[in-house]
Amino acid sequence: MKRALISVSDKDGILDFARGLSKEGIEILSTGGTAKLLREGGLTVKDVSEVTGFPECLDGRVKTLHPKVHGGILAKRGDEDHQKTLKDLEIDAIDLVVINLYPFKETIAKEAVSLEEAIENIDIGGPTMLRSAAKNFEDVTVVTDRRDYDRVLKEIQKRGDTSLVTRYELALKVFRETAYYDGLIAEHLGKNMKKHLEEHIGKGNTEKGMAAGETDQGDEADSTHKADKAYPEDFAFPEKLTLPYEKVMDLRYGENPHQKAAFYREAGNVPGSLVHAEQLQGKALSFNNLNDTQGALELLKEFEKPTAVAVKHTNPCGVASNETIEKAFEKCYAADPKSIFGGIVALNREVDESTAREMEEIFLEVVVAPGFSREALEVFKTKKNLRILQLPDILQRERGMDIKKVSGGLLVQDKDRDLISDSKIVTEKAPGDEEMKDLEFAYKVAKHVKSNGVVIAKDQQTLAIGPGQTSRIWALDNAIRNVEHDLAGSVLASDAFFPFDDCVMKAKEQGISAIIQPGGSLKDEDSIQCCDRYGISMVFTGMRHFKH
Ligand code: 93A
Repeated sequence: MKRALISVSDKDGILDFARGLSKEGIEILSTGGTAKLLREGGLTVKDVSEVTGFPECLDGRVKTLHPKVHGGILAKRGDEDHQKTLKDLEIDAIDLVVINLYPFKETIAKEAVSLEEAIENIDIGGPTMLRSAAKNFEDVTVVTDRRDYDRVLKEIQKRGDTSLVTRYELALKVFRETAYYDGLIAEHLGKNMKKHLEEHIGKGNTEKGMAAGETDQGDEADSTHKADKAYPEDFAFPEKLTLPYEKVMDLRYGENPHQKAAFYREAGNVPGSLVHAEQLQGKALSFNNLNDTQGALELLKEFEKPTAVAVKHTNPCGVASNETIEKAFEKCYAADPKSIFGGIVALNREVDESTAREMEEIFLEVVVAPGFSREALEVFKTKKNLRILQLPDILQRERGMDIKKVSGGLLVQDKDRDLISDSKIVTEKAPGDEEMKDLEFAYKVAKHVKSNGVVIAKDQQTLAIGPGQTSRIWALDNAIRNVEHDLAGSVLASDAFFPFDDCVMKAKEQGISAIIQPGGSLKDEDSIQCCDRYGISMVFTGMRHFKH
């Protein structure tokens, strides 16, 4: 190994690495800022511009994009023709390439970043060199992750070069890195097309003939709650997806102990998403913990009043809203004191000492809330294993896509953000004010129950939940069979329409007084007549909420 090209934005650790290389007799070529730093550190460095015979120009947009650089990286060492070409064109081989890219991710993470700033942070020369070096991994070593400096230096010190295995691994890392980097760019530009174009038009830059809002590949600015459209009418999903994900952590195991697992974060995630939860205490989070917590958060985001949600196997088992978070939790627990065992509890207000004391009594896996009082945290300290997650923007909703993996592909849809499209009382009897509030409450919960799902509720508290049955009447049967509450005067919500009037009859047996469901069945009339016969009121929402 004779010659290295070093060009890094993140300069952490580079001086020590370069010193090590220099000691091994490796010549160092470098770009502006990196060269300056290395020289200040006492190293002898050759400017890339000296190699190319071309100055860095266009505000640094062109520094290393030159055949003297790329020829030196891409030439095959064992190929006579390649070697002859290098000689004829007076190109020196480059054996080691050390590059990390312009900080695009950090730039777009800044609030209100301008299009100009984002664009200037799209690295062109860096990925080009990385890809050249990675393509030629048989002969060239490429380093893009500073965590590899040590390992590479040690190999060079030991054997004068790196091993083929190392070079292969490092090349693989590069192609993942450049794909991720381009993914970030595509995501950012896609999501912010409207905003960025408006910004441009604001500067009188309309010559491209595209008015802002005319087309939009991303979603619109988020607003606080329902009824805001995630996508404009003419929205089309992109032809190619470039989903940039990076690992948050490896997990101990997956859904079951024999499955390996990891947790990945997507670029551009909003505050309030699961990846922003800070763990304050407890055992390491498991795959199921994260999955269940996600289920609890999605449901919690439906409510503005103090609300507590208990979840088991991603289905809610108790939900209650009340004047205080303590009361909400009491009622959430009382909704179903059996299923909550080993469950997840999500709350949308700071947890105080008294609420913590009530939770302390139960075996829970995770408690997630926007905050915890100091006293509450003291209480939880006695339960070392209990995972406490703090998520300040817990009510902020995510925009964007909902993705499901199928074999060989992905199913993509926009998120189920709305609740009711067209609320209509279809029975002779209309629900009273309190019933109406309970209907909406129950319908919000039903939206987050696996289909077929039904929810029975009263006074902003679930009394019975029937999740995930292949027949709707079984969902209702199950809900009722397992419940110890008196259901008289309660309301019933269903995630999809009643295909027959059997659910209404069952509701009548229990004294249920009002029903909410989307409507849309061929036999809607049977259910409506049945309600009228028994004096039950029924509301159609016009919006189905299957969840699988
Ligand atoms: O503007 S670029 O896309 N054009 C180039 O030719 C180029 N060559 C290296 N960016 C380029 N780089 C990047 O400059 C590297 O990827 C690295 O991130 C950065 C290092 O610049 P400096 O050494 O001046 O701090």
